[in-house]
Amino acid sequence: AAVAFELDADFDVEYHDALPSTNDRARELAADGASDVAVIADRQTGGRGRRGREWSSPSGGVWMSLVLRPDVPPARVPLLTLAAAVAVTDAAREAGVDAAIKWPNDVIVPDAGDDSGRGGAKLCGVLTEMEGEASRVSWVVVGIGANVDVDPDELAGDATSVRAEVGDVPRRAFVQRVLERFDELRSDPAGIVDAWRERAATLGERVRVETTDGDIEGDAVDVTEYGALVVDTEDGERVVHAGDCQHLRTT
Ligand code: BT5
Repeated sequence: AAVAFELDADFDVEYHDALPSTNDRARELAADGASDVAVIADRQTGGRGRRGREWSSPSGGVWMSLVLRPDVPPARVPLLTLAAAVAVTDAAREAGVDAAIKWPNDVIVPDAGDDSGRGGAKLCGVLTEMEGEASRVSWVVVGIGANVDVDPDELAGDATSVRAEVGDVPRRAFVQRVLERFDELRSDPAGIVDAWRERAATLGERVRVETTDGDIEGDAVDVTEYGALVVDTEDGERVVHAGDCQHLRTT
């Protein structure tokens, strides 16, 4: 059952010991008209990544989905994904973790992980879902999966956690900081892209982006005002939207 998780934030918190996916619960709440709710679970039994991938969600992580009703067209929604990545990066840095953002939706620790040169271990991923019309969204769910008090051996992929990087960290304080920073960022949307650029591990790197329409290889030079990646390729600049990106590797 849902119990209260006391936080001082502009979100009502709905806490569960276990859920299949906080995004699914948040979608239900959104469809019922809720707004500014943070659904948090100690563990998920069916955590989802993008494109049907699985998200390991053992007890001790921050598995959280924000129900939002921003008055924006769908094209601006990726900015909320970037804002969530900035918020988690800042909470992690304040806890002493050397975190940075990998476009579009990952927070990584660049020097952690294996030595394959694939560029760091993943600390957090963001899964944003929405419903609405072309001119205006009706709701957005921003799902944040942050490996806080978990052992990376329990996680799929090349993962790290706050605990593995710096030792124990109070999970509640971490969640509180993420929500505060997210709130600051969404109230100043024009500042999100700059905040993202300042924390980016991807810009200035040579990248290969697998898209639904083939690979794009070149130098990651910037992000657009809507958070799409600008890649300088042999054939000129290409703009890649987060929704079209299957994988990004630094080469
Ligand atoms: C993501 O997907 O990075 C988005 C993850 C969003 C998870 C949150 S948790 C709260 C909310 N409720 C949900 O059900 N989901 C959201 P993607 O870019 O597709 O990355 C998925 C890949 O990351 C997997 O294929 C694994 O390789 C790897 N992976 C899985 N679990 C991981 C973990 N806990 N930490 C790091 N990497 C992981």
